[in-house]
Amino acid sequence: MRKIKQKTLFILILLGAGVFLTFKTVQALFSDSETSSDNVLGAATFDLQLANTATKNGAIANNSWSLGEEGEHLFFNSQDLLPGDWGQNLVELNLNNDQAWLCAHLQLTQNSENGLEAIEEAAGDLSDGNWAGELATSLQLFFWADDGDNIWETNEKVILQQNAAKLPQGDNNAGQRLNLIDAQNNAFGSTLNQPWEAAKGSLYLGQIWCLGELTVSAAEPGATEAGTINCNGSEIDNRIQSDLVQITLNFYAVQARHNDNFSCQNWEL
Ligand SMILES: [Ca+2]
Ligand SMILES: [Ca+2]
Ligand SMILES: [Ca+2]
Ligand SMILES: [Ca+2]
Repeated sequence: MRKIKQKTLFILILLGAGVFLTFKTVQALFSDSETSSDNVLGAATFDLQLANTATKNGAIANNSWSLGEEGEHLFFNSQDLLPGDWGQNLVELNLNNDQAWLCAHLQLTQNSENGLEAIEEAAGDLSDGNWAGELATSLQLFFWADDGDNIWETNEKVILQQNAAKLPQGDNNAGQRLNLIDAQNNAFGSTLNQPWEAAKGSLYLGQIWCLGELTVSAAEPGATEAGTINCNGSEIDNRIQSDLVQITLNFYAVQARHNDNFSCQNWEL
């Protein structure tokens, strides 16, 4: 008997035409109930829910949503993305019941030229095609395991800090797994082999994106203001105009009971 819940964030980033991050849920719930005469064993509910708080260039962005708002969400939407623009998302993960292992997966699903404009060619961009865009090369991603205050503190682990172009590329690429909490990893604490307990409340993932060179520094634990977040777009040129990057972020929770040695590497995507 295995119960899983899976959520997918589709992140679509368009330069020039705008930035769209959409949220879409994909639910897969396997449950098992067994009945013998006059006795019923019912499966518990096991539900992973997500919420998001989005900002762009330090200001609140419209596209936030609360726990329980199922369906497709626009994560954020900006029609005028420029070099040096940056944003943050604070993703809340909530488990309704029991204990779970938690994994995430990032997949670059497009790094497209999306039309080779004359101004791009003039800047030296000669490559066209679905995987020939330059935008991902200029897009920095930073994820950390947050305590919910949306401030990266020195005692909070970095989950991913890399250029989007370093994600696997090409059609049907394998993407990149993030081992958040499994038998061998714990991004949210120092104790291994200790699943996420619903009773202890939500987990939070802090995320920063930057179109440019991102510099971040951690604040001291308990700080009420974030450390440095600087996005320098001065090195970006016209080769990225109109390019399109799409990233899918997928979360996966699986019951920990009777599943002692689970590894996120065993998650069948
Ligand atoms: Ca190109
Ligand atoms: Ca924090
Ligand atoms: Ca280009
Ligand atoms: Ca282009």
